[in-house]
Amino acid sequence: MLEKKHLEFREKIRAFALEQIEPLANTLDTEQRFHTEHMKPLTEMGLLSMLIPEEYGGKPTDTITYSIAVEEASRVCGSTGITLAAHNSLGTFPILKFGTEEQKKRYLPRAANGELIAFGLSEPDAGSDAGGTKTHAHRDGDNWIINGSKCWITSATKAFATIATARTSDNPEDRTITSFILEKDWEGYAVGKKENKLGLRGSDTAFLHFDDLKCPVTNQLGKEGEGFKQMLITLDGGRISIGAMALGLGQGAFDCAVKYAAERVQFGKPIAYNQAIQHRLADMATELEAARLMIYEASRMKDAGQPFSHYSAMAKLYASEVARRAAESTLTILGSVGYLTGKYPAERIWRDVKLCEIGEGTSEIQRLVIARHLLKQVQKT
Ligand code: COS
Repeated sequence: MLEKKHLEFREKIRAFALEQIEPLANTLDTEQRFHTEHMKPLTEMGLLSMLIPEEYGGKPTDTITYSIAVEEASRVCGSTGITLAAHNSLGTFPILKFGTEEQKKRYLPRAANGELIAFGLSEPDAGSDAGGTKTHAHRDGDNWIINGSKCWITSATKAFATIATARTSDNPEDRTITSFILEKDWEGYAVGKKENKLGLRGSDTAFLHFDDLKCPVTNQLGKEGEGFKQMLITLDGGRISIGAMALGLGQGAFDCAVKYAAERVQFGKPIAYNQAIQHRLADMATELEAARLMIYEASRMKDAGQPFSHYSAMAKLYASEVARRAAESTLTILGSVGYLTGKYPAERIWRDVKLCEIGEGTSEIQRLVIARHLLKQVQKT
């Protein structure tokens, strides 16, 4: 499925990740600090502008290449991987897909130049039920006045702008939801306290609060009332990148496990000679490879313009569960040393990877999306 250009890109990005990203991964996790040092090299490598056309300053690639980038970055540092995934798939994509020419010219060159864009969909009472948005916007002349809060916002403290949804109807039963591009510098836009997370501690996650935030109508994204569907379309692509992130983390765990098993001697021979260890390694490698193929297929379908909503849900579901199992098996193979912080990446990966079964739709929501698709097929026949 991969072409020569993909294989060459993988080699290049793998070397880049080992040289530029990996050396800081443990420090960022331990200190719970955003990977500011990575931003310049990531920008120069074009990794923050992979979906942006050249006319807006980007270095556009196909989705398989983009998935490889997220996979390889996540293989050495999950926090950097999620920054890439959130900025490209959730931050820049909606502007590209639904934005006006003026909005593209205003925001995409800055995004391509390494300034992050965040995505504000979730709220305390609207998580899996993303259409239950309580954030409200009402029209006041040429502005929308927005009030409400968004939570679990990746890169919230760093992003100069956020794509956010709000209810634009006064009827609480009515799901008229509209999207907006909101800028951090505007009065009424506040970033909450950084969350203290189990994993991905080098990525900043926080609340956003909008208090009578005045948003010019020119910053409405697409048509009024289409915000929820726009965000579901955006998540279809985002789920491929979270799958790629899971895959990278799982592969990072596997790399650690196989090396350790070959080196660690017990009872006079490397533990890799034991069938119990071999079976674990074989299962990990097989499952990771299957997940990889699903992620590439979802990427191909997206680029080919085929319906891929159910397939990206399948790829994300499978990759995140496989990666969690790989991280768990790696800890088992490493035993006590795996349980230590910092010596091996195993426990960091184990903490990081859980997010892939939660973010951009839980595994339960992926199953719901897949099942609805299957039932629709039956109803059609
Ligand atoms: N692409 C385009 N349109 C879609 C779509 C998709 N992938 N999925 C659904 N729609 C459409 C539906 O066809 C429906 O259209 P009509 O109103 O014209 O009939 C509309 O969007 C609403 O869809 P639906 O009725 O299925 O909405 P639900 O409230 O039942 O919710 C789920 C659907 C659960 C799938 C959605 O809320 C979801 O994905 N939740 C998880 C959110 C999530 O991932 N949050 C994490 C964000 S972290 S960044």
